[in-house]
Amino acid sequence: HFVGLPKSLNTEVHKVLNLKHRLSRLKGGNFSCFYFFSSQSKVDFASALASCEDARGTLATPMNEEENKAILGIVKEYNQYAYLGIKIGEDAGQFKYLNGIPVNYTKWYQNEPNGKRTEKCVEMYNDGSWNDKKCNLRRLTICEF
Ligand code: MAN
Ligand code: CA
Repeated sequence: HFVGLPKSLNTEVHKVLNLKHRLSRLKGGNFSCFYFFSSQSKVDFASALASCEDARGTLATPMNEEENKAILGIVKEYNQYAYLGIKIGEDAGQFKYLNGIPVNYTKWYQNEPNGKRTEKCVEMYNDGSWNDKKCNLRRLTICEF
């Protein structure tokens, strides 16, 4: 089911999926499946999300520590910060999943979020912590499927 991906990406995808399947078995089948989508071009939030959605996925959205670690592994592997599937709500300035539900698990870096509604996206640093950040920077794309 990865028809259309360049060979180099396919290799990455299979490497990661194999690992996830092994983890999934270990954990009784209840494990989200993340994989890296594009290393070549670092892109802004909207483009990253569009790429994930084109591939019938969404941006990686850590819902707990375990998923945060899975995403962190990819951030570290490529040594590039990544946008997460979390955005500020226009109403109360609360951070929400892309389906509009307020986040419950968070991993903010110390003194974050500090953007006071001017930083509407969220990036993951290479220690796994989060920073609210403007949405127009170029970041690694990590999709969740
Ligand atoms: C920059 C931006 C902010 C971040 C601060 C932390 O100004 O990346 O989002 O909060 O650095 O010092
Ligand atoms: Ca910030």
